[in-house]
Amino acid sequence: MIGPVVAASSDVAVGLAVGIPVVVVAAVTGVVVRLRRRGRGPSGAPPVPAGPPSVEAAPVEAAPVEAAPSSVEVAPVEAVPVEAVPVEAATFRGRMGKARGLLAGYLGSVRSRQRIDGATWDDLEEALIRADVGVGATDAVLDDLRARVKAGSIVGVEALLDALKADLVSALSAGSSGLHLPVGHPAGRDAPAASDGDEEPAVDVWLFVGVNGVGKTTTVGKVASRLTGEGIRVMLAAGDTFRAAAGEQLELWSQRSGADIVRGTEGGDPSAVVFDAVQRAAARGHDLVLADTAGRLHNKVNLIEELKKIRRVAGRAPGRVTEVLLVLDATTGQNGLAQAKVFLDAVEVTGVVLTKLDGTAKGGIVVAIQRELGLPVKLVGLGEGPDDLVDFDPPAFVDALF
Ligand SMILES: Nc1nc2c(ncn2[C@@H]2O[C@H](COP(=O)(O)OP(=O)(O)OP(=O)(O)O)[C@@H](O)[C@H]2O)c(=O)[nH]1
Ligand SMILES: [Mg+2]
Repeated sequence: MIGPVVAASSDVAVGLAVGIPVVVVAAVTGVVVRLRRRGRGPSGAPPVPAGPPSVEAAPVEAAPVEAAPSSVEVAPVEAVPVEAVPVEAATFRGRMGKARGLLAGYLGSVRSRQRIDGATWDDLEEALIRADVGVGATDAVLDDLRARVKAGSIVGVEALLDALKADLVSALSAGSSGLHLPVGHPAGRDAPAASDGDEEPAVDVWLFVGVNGVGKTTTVGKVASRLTGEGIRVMLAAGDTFRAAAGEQLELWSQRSGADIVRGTEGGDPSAVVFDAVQRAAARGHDLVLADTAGRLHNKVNLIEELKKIRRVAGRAPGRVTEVLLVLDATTGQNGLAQAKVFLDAVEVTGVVLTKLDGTAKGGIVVAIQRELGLPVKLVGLGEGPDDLVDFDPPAFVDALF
């Protein structure tokens, strides 16, 4: 595997470990690096934007991976205008009105009957399946409730619905788990034990994967906005080189969030972009790389192979992949689950980001995802703005659904 080159430094060793092709492709395709420096207040919060939009930093050719990072020009501090649009905070209850309305319609007939009979179970089954909970999860929940009604521990329709809600909350809580936040985040893990001293600190990498249009780029932008606001130094990696517009879209999120960005050329090697972002992040003391990826390539096999490679390359020291987030569009319902399985087989997914739960989504898909995929839903998208992303909260979610 390793060529006949003597590794003289850890950087070179990294280059070899990743494979010469990455370095060569980065150099040949010309990975474009744009770094923006922003001042931070003592709290680590992004600076207050002022003045007109500044001129874009001129793209500079990335040096080969082995080169000293000081060869990259750093643009001066750039002021970014932020539109002050007052918006109501994203909450499950506030944004899931449509899903709630739909379920309420079905539950209305259950409530109207006052007693639990055969029709009650039929209505409940229909309500849950229509809400996208899925057949397997619906059967499991109803079997449990039937047994408890038979045993006399649930009496009456209202008690039955309360028990259903409690069952859903506990089913959703069982598999739930939060994000693996980087060291340095107020709620993050403790710093690892001190090493011998000359080792480069690790850079956490979160990969965002999923089919086209589900909301990967938007989610990367929202996560960047949130974490930069919490004092984390974030580097974005524009790993969707399939379309030029994808890089531009992420560039806008970089400006909005105050995160730096590494972009590649259209058609370039996405692994090289992610690799370069990790190198830059390490050299400049960033805590976290958020890597966007393409949702489509010429065919599905290419896409999956590409993702495997990105994951491998991103995990080479100093990079370490701490989250692989599968982004799913809640409005695609059960179809989204079938797509998801392809990704699970290819990359070790650590959690799901469920987007567009504010729209026409029926909500119950969350239950199906945790049950069918065995993956925690970690984040939920409730709109298109930077603040429209919330941690998944089972009680608040179930409360909003009913
Ligand atoms: N209502 C709503 N819209 C969303 C949400 N998340 C993303 N979107 C919208 O969905 C559309 C697609 O989002 P993108 O982020 O471009 O999706 P993508 O997965 O990066 O798409 P590709 O790059 O084509 O693979 C955009 O119009 C987003 O604004 C959400 O939580 N709610
Ligand atoms: Mg995208």
